Amino acid sequence: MKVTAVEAIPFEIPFRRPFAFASGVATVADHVLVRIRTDEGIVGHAEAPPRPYTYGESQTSIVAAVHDWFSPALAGADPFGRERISATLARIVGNPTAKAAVDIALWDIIGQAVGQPVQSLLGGYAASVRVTHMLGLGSPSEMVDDACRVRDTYGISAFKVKVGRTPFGVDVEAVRALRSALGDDVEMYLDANRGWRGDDALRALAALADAGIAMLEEPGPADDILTRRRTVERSPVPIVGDESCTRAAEVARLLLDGSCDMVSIKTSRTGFTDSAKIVGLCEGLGAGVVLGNQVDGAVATLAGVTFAAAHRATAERPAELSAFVDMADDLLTEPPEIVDGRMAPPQQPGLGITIDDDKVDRYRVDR
Ligand code: MUC
Ligand code: MG
Repeated sequence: MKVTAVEAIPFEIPFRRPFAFASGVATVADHVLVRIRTDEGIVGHAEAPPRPYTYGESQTSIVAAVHDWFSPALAGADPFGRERISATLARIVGNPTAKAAVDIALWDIIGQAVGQPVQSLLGGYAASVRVTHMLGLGSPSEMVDDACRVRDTYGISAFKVKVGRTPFGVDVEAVRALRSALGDDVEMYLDANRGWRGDDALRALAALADAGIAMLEEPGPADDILTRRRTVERSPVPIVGDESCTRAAEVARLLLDGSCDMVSIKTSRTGFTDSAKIVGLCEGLGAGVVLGNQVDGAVATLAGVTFAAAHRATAERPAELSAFVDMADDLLTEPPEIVDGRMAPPQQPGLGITIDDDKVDRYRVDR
């Protein structure tokens, strides 16, 4: 089988409400649908959500990277040669989200070619995973309303709460209000997206000592090395690395450095091939992982749940899979379902991505 064409289709789907966090705000899913065609008629899909504040990529840069560099590099390639393809793409630095989408679309082709769901090919660990919802920044009462709506609609009982504001009093107030509204059985962890400085994270965690926080992601800039190590040493909960460790080498460096205890794995930035390498690295080092979310649309969510359910390390914890519910629409004939707070990976061959061409025509912005 040979790759005959690689397309990058930019599209825009509005959010029902803006999703705010300490390093940015997303108001529209201005993502890119990557489509890889083959000479056997099998077509693979993936979604690339650009996050300029994290990786310096934009919708335009992802389209250009795919069209100008990756499409010519893939022409005639065997989709089963993922290692060769990723070595070729690695000659160009950066562009993690564009590369990840290419890798995921290749896996979609491989699954269809062998007639197996990619979840089985990757490891087939669990039939479904618990879902964590990310709560964007807002006033404490807005955040409580958001959490209650998601709990009541989808049965979700795990929340990642965005924090990282200065001064941190409003964050502490919001987390306390959430704990009191949601009760003790709900899992809650925090993500400051590098927003806090100095010992703010330690002070905020001390103020939340009785709030049942499970972990804290990206308390402040990882480049503030001594501050970060001090936070990790003194924190009463594990510190999770996310945007400070977006590649296997960075994961190794931060873990060995004492700059985080756990790692967030996002398939939208490391695809399946490199995400699996990060799972293995973390297992070898005895570090926990959590399946994160790059404010993924529905197509990227199918990739996320596939990976999360395939591996024991990611399936054992709730996975962040629900960002798409705050988008006004998707590109699929059937959106992913969250039932009783859980999501099951698609069981069709490949990734189970059935694109609705009318929706693509409606939301694409390149015509
Ligand atoms: C997170 O975990 O930081 C916000 C932007 C992004 O790329 O990921 C999110 C959530
Ligand atoms: Mg994060």
